[in-house]
This record gives sequence, C-alpha cells and structure tokens, in this order.
Amino acid sequence: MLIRNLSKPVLAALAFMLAGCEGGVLDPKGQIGIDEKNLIIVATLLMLIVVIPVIFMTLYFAWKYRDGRDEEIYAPKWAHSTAIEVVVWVVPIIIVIILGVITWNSTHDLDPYKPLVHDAKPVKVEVVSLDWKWLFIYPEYGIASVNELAFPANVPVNFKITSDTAMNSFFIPQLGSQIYSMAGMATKLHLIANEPGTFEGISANYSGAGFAGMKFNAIATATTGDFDAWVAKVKQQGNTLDVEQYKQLAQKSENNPVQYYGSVQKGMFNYIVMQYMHPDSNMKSMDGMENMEGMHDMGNMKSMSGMDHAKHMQNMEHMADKDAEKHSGLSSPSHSTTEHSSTASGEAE
Ligand SMILES: [Cu+2]
Repeated sequence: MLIRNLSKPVLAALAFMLAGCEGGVLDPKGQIGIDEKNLIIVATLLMLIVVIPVIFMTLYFAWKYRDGRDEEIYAPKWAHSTAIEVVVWVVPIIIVIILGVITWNSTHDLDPYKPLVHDAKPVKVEVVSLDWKWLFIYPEYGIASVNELAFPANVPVNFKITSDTAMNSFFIPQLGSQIYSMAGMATKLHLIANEPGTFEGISANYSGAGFAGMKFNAIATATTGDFDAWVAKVKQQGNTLDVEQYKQLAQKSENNPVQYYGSVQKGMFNYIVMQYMHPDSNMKSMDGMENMEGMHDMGNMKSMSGMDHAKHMQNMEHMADKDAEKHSGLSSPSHSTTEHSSTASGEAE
C-alpha cells in the first residue's frame, strides 16, 4: 500500500529528473559525446556495486542490532573475520583496477587534442570567448559569426579556442568534451556530430554578469551542401571583421544577437591571442630566445617594456600570416608548464 501511494510522486520525480537529460550530456548526438556517456554509465554502475550493498547493509544492521533485540548473540570480544576482510579489500581493489583501466584508455581515446579518425576532411573553426558572446572564425572560408556555429554533420570539426576576457569553457554538451578558453593561449578540441540538428552551446565556466546570455546554437547541417549554403549566406554580409570591427565587437555586451562577418582579416585569431603576450616580462627567461632574432631585433624588444603587444603586432605589417603563426608559437615556452598551451608545437596543419 505504501509503495502504491508513493509510486505517483516517485514517478513524477523520476520523469522530472530525466527531463533534464534531454539536450544534455546524457542525450549525446556525436561520437565523443556517446563514448563519454557510456563511460559515465559504466563508471557509475561499477561504483554502485559498492554503494548499493552499503546502503542496504546500513539499514539492515541498524535494525538487526537494535536495542531490545532478543535472539542475537552478544560477542564483545569479536575482533577478526577473514571473510569480511577479503570482501572489503578484494571487491574495491577489483573495481579500482577495472575503473583505472577504463579511465586510462578512455582518457587517451577521448583526448580533446586528438584529431578524430574520419574519412571526411575536418572543418576548422577558431573560437574566441568574449564578454558575453562567442566569436567563431572560419579561417578556410574567411568568414566569422557571433553566437552561431555551423558545420556539417558527420564531418569532424577542429576547434582552436582562446579567450579575450576571463577564462571560459567551450562546451556543446550533446557533442561531448568541454575545454577551457584562456587569454593569451590556444586550446584545442575535436568534435563530431553524428546526426544533423541544432545543439545548445554554452560556457561551462561562470564569467560574470552577462554569463546567462552567453549561449550559441551549434548547427550540424544535414549535408555539406547545406553548410556551403550557410557559408554563402554569411559571405553575403558586407562587413569585414578587421581590428577596428573586432575592438567594437569585443566591448562588453549581454544577450548579443547572432551576427555575421562576410570577410575576416587574415591572422585575426593570432592577433587576439597575441594581445596578451608581453615579451618583456615573459620571454627573457625563455629557452630558445635566440630563435626570435630572425623576426625581432632584440634592441627593439627591450624597448617594448610596458607596451601593448597588440600595437606591436599591428606595427609588424611585414609579417605574413604564416610568420604570425610562428610568432605566436613563441608564446608556448612561457607556458610550458601547462599542457594546454601548445599554440605551435605538434600542429598538424
Ligand atoms: Cu592556461
């Protein structure tokens, strides 16, 4: 009777809790997300092997050894049970070993920096987190968009991610892994959508007042033709994302609408990353300093104390896009203690 009375609210609660899964990490639409969901489920079940018996035994023992029991044997000298020792050590050890193996393997399989193995040529997207909006630059198409990300389904997407503000975390829950966006460095993420659809994109890292509106739609188009149509639509916009336009865009704004830029100044992403490099403070202690001499003359560097490096970058008009890439590569040794700082090394492009 009790169970029957309880069943309605319990079912309602369960339905309510599961409703939260829709569109989230437990409703994945991409291979990375699917693998991660399976990992979550397997790890949870493995841990429940311990948790569930403990809950039942807690209740059972509390009742069995309650005050006023009549038939139980009182054994105050009881000290050791080999059977119990075996159970409480062997079971967790086995679970920890299995979890360890699974975690080790999946951590390497799902490494966000690892390019996905796929026949289709990946789409490159450069992501910049701003206050409070997301900028997506398509270097291969020379276009950019704000708060709208498009790519074809069943085609891997290679993200290069930075921030022009506080630390954020780039996250499309239904596609899997999130990764931090940080000023002055570039992180990487590789995702794929297994089916077309519009997925919610967020920052998984609180960044102040306009954070709630810092959302974007990740549109996985059904075909590459649909994606090309989207690219064409963006290209039709006359405005160019150059340094001036970018500075306006980078101003704080909340609930920013979707915006398109029909063309983008070359090397925009590197410009954004390099704004935070202060060679005077960072590079003096750097190994491989001599590598810089080809590009910068050292006297010049020393006189840059306190100077905005962005200005320095603008002044260096002689630097082609490729040089800018190399230049930003110089930033990585100063961050060499952190894994995610590899702006230059190991890049497949
Ligand atoms: Cu960092």
